[in-house]
Amino acid sequence: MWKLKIAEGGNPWLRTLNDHVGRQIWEFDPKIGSPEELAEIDNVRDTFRKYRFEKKHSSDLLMRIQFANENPGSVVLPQVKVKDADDISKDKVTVTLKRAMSFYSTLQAHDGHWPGDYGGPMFLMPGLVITLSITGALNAVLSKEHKREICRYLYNHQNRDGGWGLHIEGPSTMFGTVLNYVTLRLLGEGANDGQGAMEKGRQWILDHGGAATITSWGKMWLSVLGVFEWSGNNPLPPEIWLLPYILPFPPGRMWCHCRMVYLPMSYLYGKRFVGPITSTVLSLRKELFTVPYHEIDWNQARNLCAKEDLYYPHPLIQDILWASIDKVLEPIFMRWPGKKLREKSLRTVMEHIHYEDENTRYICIGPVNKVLNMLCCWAEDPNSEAFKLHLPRLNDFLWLAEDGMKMQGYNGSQLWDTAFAVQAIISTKLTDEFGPTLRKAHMFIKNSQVLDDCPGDIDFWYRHISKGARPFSTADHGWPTSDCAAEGFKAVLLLSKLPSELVGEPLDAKRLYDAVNVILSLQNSDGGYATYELTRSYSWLELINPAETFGDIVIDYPYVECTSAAIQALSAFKKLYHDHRREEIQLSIEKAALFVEKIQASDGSWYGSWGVCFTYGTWFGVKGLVAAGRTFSSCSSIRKACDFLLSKQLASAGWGESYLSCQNKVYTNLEGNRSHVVNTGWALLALIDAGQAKRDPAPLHRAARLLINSQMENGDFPQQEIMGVFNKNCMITYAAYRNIFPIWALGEYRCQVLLAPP
Ligand code: LAN
Repeated sequence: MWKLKIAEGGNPWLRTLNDHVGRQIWEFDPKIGSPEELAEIDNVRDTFRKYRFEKKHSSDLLMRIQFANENPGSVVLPQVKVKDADDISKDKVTVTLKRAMSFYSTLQAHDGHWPGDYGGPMFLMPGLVITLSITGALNAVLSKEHKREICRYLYNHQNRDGGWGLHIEGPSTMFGTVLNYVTLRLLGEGANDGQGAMEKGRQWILDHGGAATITSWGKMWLSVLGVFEWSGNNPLPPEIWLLPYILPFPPGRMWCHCRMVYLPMSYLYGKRFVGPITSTVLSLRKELFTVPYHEIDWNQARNLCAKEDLYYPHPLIQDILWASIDKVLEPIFMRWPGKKLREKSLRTVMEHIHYEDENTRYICIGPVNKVLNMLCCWAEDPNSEAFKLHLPRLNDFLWLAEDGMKMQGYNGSQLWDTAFAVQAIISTKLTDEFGPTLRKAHMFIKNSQVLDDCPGDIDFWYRHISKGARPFSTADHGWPTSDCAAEGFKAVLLLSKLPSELVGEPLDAKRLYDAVNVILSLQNSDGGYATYELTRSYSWLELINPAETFGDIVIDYPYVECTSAAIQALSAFKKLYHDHRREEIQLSIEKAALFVEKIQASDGSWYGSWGVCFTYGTWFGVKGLVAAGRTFSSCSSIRKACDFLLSKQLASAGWGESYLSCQNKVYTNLEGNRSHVVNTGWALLALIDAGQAKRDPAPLHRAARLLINSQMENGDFPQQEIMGVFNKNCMITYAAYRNIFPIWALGEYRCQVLLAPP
């Protein structure tokens, strides 16, 4: 049976700063699992398969079943239901909350974090499998059980029309279909296996223009595999890494994810690296294209992109730019003496790759550069230590659920979920019974602070300071973000107000000051906060975004979420530590609040970039302004936000926002106007923060009723549609949100609407 292991190393090639706190790995052990347990797992797998077209999101049941068996825990109070809004009572809300928190406590790992599924994107596993098959490490890293689970996942997420989407809920795209088809083939599936599934996949590809029309990232992956020619790619010259920082567009000014993904891509391109040409590779050349491989017009292929994939079409200037580099500069760099410069650039690029690997303990900032860096280390030297150090970290990205094994969007969302979970639990003011849960979470958040900046001259490596901040996942990952620094900090401050006998000793003031320092350092001059670094260049650089499927990737833009989180953290700190950097903090909060007001849309909403979408953004917008001291009566932004949210409340009393909101930037209800517990939680939290209870609590009562009635018998809440997003167009799972946000919203509802005097 599969087993999730927490905070374990057990491999001499693994490095860690803190005993692997937060690490989550699935391992197969044929010796464990009773017949009943195995039957239960088969059962949830079958159910997923049966309803896979209606319910594309799995419910993370393998982990939840394991934890329920390991922590048979507390007596579950009987379920409550509420007939109409008048039927809501303090007791019913309290019972619902206790049931929800007892259940959620059983899902906490011994190191204090809440493990969970962070899958969703469908373009990540192919990178891993292609890299492993090129480097000959496929069988060393993936057991036959791994392969079976990966194939299960890929077949489960094939759309009815035979294709695969960019993410689990998306319509078929060339990028998704070609890469997942290739992945299945590399895992050993024959071109006619899968009871017709492979034929259907291939047919989709051929009917939509063939693999020549795949997006640029797909072209790159196929080229390293040997199923596409490098001349069919737009240029990615590694020489840009030698450009001086004063220019507006060197990599150092780009969003770190963009920079870190194009770094290894430029190495592979600069070298025109191609893996061994195997019989599967030769066969794929025949399977994927509408004309024979040797007849493909590669120069034309550079700019082809299937219409299903085209979210961000190249502006003309880009086509001109790529064509000039391709025709003029590349021939120079490929021959002596230009080749000398190419070699120097490749060496520089490799230095940056090694720096990234070392300072993330070989986890890397994300799933794309993780496997690309690993491939580059192998291309540089197949026997290198770096390559061996990469291998055991691949498991950090793999997650297993009833839909199969997936590659996650990060090495997990450990810190993020734990910081929210703490805030949710504390909001209920029912903390006495959940002391042990909070104590463990506290320990985890303390252990996940980054204690030092990256080594060496951080400007040379284009790194911002890190000391005092927190990463989204684990301390070993090490890349801090502004909002994770802020949310982690908020959680620590809230915990410091509870008795230390209950939740453990508070963090040293010194370490709180470090957090304040890094948060202040991340504020842009316009008051806004971006994700990992300051905004270092202009938004017109988006003109050279070559990734057709993603929007807003070239620079690190300021976001309402990050800005609001910083305001909340700083104002919570200010209340407890009046004297530390007082004026600076006050000024920073005020500038940030003005920024939040400025970016509000005219209909009163905020566009959330990392969650779906207007409910998420508007919750952050309101919460940030309230934390800055604004109120409903003093601030028209808050008034407008309330009107906006109330206007979107559904007949069912909840809110339910489709991922189409993110793509189209227009508020869109879920199909059939269904409500969603997570959107309902966000909207309810925003309205309560904005003081809606004093004006007209009726919409709050109705929404609370919906949340109460949505709770399942065991205290869990149902997993509904996918709720995370990145780069406008790709969705990502947040498995913990279905527990955290109903708890948080009902917690605030209990204390601020039912218990507070009107
Ligand atoms: C994440 C995950 C965390 C997330 C929050 C902290 C929640 C957010 O508020 C700020 C942005 C951030 C850090 C974020 C940015 C984009 C990421 C890194 C991801 C959604 C996880 C995966 C995604 C990454 C870009 C995927 C790789 C694809 C590329 C287009 C490079």
